[in-house]
Amino acid sequence: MTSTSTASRPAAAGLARELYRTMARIRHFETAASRLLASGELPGFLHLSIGQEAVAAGVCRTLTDEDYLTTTHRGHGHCIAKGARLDLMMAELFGRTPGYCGGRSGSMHLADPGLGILGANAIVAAGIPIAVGGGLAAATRGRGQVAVAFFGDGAVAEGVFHESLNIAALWRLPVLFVCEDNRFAEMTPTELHLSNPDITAYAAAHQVEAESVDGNDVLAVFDAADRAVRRLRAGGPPFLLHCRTDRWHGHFEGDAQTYRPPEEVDACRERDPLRILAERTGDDAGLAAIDAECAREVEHAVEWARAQAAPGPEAVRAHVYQREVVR
Ligand SMILES: Cc1ncc(C[n+]2csc(CCOP(=O)(O)OP(=O)(O)O)c2C)c(N)n1
Repeated sequence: MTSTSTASRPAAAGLARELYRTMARIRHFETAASRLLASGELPGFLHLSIGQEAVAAGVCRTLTDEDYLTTTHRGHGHCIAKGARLDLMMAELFGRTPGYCGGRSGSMHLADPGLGILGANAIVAAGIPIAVGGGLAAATRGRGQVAVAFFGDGAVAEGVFHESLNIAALWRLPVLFVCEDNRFAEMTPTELHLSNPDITAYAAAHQVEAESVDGNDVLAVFDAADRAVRRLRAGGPPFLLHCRTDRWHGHFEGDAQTYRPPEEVDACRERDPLRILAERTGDDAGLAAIDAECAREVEHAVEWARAQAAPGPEAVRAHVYQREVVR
C-alpha cells in the first residue's frame, strides 16, 4: 500500500474499506441499471463504467464538496464517488420528478452543484473547459479548492482538450485532468484515433506535468491523485493523471462488442479492481459485509425510485428557454 506506508495499520485498513465501499456502490448501482434497462423498465440510454470503478473512487477520495468535478456520458461512477445520492440518481435514470434533474435529463446530464458536480456531458470533451472554468473560480477565490475533469481517451483527439490544457497551464489553474483510458472511443481503438498513443505526451506539449498509473489499482490511483491534489491546493500548476483501465460492457448498453475478441473482454474481467483490492488487503470478511450493504442500499434506491411519479405534461415548458414573440 504505497499511499499509506506511513499511516498506521488500522488507518490503512480503514482507507481500503472506504475505497472498496465506493467501488462496490458504483458496481451495484450500474449492474442494477443494466438489468433495469434490459428488462425495459428504464427509459433512455446507458454507458456504464463497470471495470473502471477504481479511477472514480481513487480520485474522488482526495476531494471535498468544495471541489469541482465534470464528467462524461460515462459518469455514474464519478458522481457516486463525489457523494451523489443513489436514490436521487436512480430516480433520474427512471425519469422521475425527485431525480437530480427533475427526471428530465437521465444518465448523461447528472449534476449536483451543491456537491461541486458541474455535470455529466454527452458531448465528448465538453466537460473539460467547464472544469477549467471551475479552476479559474477556485484560483480567484484562493481557498485551496481544485477542479477535476474526467474524460476518456477519445477526448484527447478533440481540439478543446488542447485549448483547455493550454489555458490552464498558462494561467496556472488548480485543475486535475484525469484521462480514463479504456483503449476505446466507441468502437475505435486508441491506436486508430490518436497519432501518439502515449497520452502523457500531449500534456508535455502544453507544459503540463503528467503521470500514468494502473487505473485498476485503486490504491495506486489514490496515491497519485493525492499527491497531485495536494500540490494543486498549495498553488501548483495543473496536472494530468492518465489511468489505464478496462471497459467490460459495450460502449453503450446493447453494444454487443463484435469489434473485440471475447477473450479480450474476459482478460478485462481478470483485472477486476474490486478483486485486486480484496487480494491486496486479505480482508475478505470485512469486504464481503460491505458488498452486501451496498447491494441492499442499491435495492432500496431502486424500490424508492420506481415508486416516484414522473413529471406530468404541465411541466413540459419548465426550464425551457422561450422567447416571447411580439407580433
Ligand atoms: C463531439 C462529439 N463527437 C462525437 C460524439 C459521439 N461519441 C459519443 S461517445 C464517443 C466516444 C468517446 O470515447 P472516450 O472519450 O474514450 O470515452 P469512453 O466512451 O471510452 O468513456 C463518441 C465518439 C459525441 N458525443 N460528441
